[in-house]
Amino acid sequence: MKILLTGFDPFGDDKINPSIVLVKKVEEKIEKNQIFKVEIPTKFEKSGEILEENIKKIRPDVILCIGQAGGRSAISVERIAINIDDARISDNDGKKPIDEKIRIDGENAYFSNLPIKKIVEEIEKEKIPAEISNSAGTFVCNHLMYEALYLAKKYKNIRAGFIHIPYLPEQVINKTNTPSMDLENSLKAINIAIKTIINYDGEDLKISGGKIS
Ligand code: PCA
Repeated sequence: MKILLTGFDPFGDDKINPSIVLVKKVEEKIEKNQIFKVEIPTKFEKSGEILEENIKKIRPDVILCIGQAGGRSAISVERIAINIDDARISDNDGKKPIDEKIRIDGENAYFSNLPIKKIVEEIEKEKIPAEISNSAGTFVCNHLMYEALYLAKKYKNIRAGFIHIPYLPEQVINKTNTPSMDLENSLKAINIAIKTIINYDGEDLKISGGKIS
């Protein structure tokens, strides 16, 4: 199996992005499956273009994108990507789209087709906090997840999804009351997620990952 694993470069006020730091540390082979690592710029337009170039080149079976979610305390396995860009800050190209569709010919939203609940369960078994997230936001991460699922349909038979990880401890030194997770645990969680994707091809678990609000 070929797995395309992506992480982002730093954006906004942050000097590092744990997603690419982590991606670089993942092994090139996991249980005989090849891991292809790609750095994606935190730029609305470019992110999708670079993803598609790599899909054409690698022809992956799975696309797993990782991004930073500053302020979240758990590994967030995203359920859904929506067809909208609505930026609160500029991307790394200085672009700040407001209420723009990502793909005119795309659905309003796409659901991840990875076993998201099984992934959460397996990560929690290792005593690392994990949750289903019902929104990947409206910035570049949602954009890339939407593109991954749009392109997964276009190129056929690709499973795709997105996982947000918290800040690293060093990023919250001057941010009071802001959660973080050390690299060791985030990396362990992503390795578990990859192994779950490789080994679990049944229906996702019928356990609640919902929220009241
Ligand atoms: N997080 C941002 C974009 C890049 C990243 O790592 C987001 O959540 O949209």
